[in-house]
Amino acid sequence: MTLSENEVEQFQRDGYVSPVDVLSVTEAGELRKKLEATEAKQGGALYPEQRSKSFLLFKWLNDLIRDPRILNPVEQLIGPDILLWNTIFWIKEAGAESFISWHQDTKYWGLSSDQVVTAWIALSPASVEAGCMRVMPGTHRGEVLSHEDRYHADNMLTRGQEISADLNEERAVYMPLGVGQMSIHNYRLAHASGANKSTDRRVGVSMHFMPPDTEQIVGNWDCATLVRGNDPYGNFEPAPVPAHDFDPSAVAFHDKASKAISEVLYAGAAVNDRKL
Ligand SMILES: O=C(O)CCC(=O)C(=O)O
Repeated sequence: MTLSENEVEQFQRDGYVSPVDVLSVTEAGELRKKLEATEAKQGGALYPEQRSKSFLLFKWLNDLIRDPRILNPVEQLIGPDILLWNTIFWIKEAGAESFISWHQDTKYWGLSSDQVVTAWIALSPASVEAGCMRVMPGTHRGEVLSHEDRYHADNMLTRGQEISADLNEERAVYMPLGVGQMSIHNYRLAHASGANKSTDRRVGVSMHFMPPDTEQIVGNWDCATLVRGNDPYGNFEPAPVPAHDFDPSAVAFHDKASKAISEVLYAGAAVNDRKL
């Protein structure tokens, strides 16, 4: 599974490529079932802290981030040495008002590189109606825009951060995904998504990949896991690979990792209501 020359060019020019076929509908459905079995066991939604650095909690997700069908396209975009920094669950219940305001992740993740990419995979239909992602092509090549913290209960972002400049939304492009498909975007690209007006949950997981020369420049400590090639830099503590879901030693590491990342994401914020 590789990107065509046109798709690589489009990624460089516009900052995204979508859709990319990754999993069969059956495979994606199996992963959704695993996630939902955990939710059922816990009696409801994932806890906020389980949404991020989740590759440390779920063995199936730790396997997914190493899947060549995901890494081959990522390698075409950022090179052969690849660290996975984070995974985040983005679940919008059917009919929920949950949304994601226009933002650029470069502003909040404390990462030094401009090469970080987000691969977002759909485990249920991510149609326009279900509130799929929208992007503003080319914004990854511009400056990091100013953002305001506009805390909102339905905003899935930590502090409701939103680009304060006027964006010409007519230029925005939807990235609808079928079950098992993914989009890839540069983390500087402005993106957003709206409410889920469909009758099914919108279940997605984002995977954030970076070259190993990247540094964490906001937090004192951070971790990552090498998914392909070599890491000659050692800027991130290597994360353990869980032997099974909720492997106790990986869970203990996740506790440290998710607290550390939450501090980075809320750095300078007036309120830390721990959505991630
Ligand atoms: O799930 C969404 O709609 C947006 C996710 C997002 O902001 C991201 O993956 O960076």
